[in-house]
Amino acid sequence: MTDPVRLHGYRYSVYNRIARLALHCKGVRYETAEVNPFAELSADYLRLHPFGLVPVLSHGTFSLFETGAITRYVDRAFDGPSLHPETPVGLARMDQLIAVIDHYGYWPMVRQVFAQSVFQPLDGQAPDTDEIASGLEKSSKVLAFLDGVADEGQILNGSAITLADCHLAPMMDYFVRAEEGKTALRAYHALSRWWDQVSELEMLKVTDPLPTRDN
Ligand SMILES: N[C@@H](CCC(=O)N[C@@H](CS)C(=O)NCC(=O)O)C(=O)O
Repeated sequence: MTDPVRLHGYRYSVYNRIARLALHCKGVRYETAEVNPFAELSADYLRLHPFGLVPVLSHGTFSLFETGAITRYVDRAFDGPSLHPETPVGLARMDQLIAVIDHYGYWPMVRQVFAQSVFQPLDGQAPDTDEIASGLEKSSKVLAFLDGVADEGQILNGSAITLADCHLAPMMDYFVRAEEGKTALRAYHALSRWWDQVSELEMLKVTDPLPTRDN
């Protein structure tokens, strides 16, 4: 009997979806526990994640937060297809890409462009257009970097799925649901080709938190 795997996460969280993608790619069976990090968190949850974010992965008595650590753990701890390149250069590129989207991509692409252009109106609120413009401006350097990586082909090559695809896809999916994001992506041809291929994969469809998308 294997130890149970549980993912504590929020259904709309891109980081939760990154962990789900890695678990899905490895074929790991897991249960989910819904935690809204924007609401008041229980003392039990704060013991699992003292910084009060999602997700947290538990595997038996072992628990882990920080999505990059979670997905690397999932890749190493479970059978199933490898989710990392084999060469030092490919691995370095994957680690670099994950750091870039965490540090420079998430906020402008998701919390500025997507949140203002898509989520605010869904919530009956007017979007803050200055925030969208600022997010687009900050996203442009990130998109240019990602386009170069896709063009180089070590990772984001649309064939061998790695943790880089798992990390980037949920953020790109939210970004292009904003018309402004969809338009911005078109200028980056290698990255657009990557997205055209990856957005059709089953792994994205089964983890889609907003299944009404039309892109
Ligand atoms: N560095 C964290 C980031 C996780 C993160 O930002 N999660 C967001 C949801 S996508 C969250 O919990 N936000 C709650 C908040 O900002 O208060 C990780 O890699 O897991």
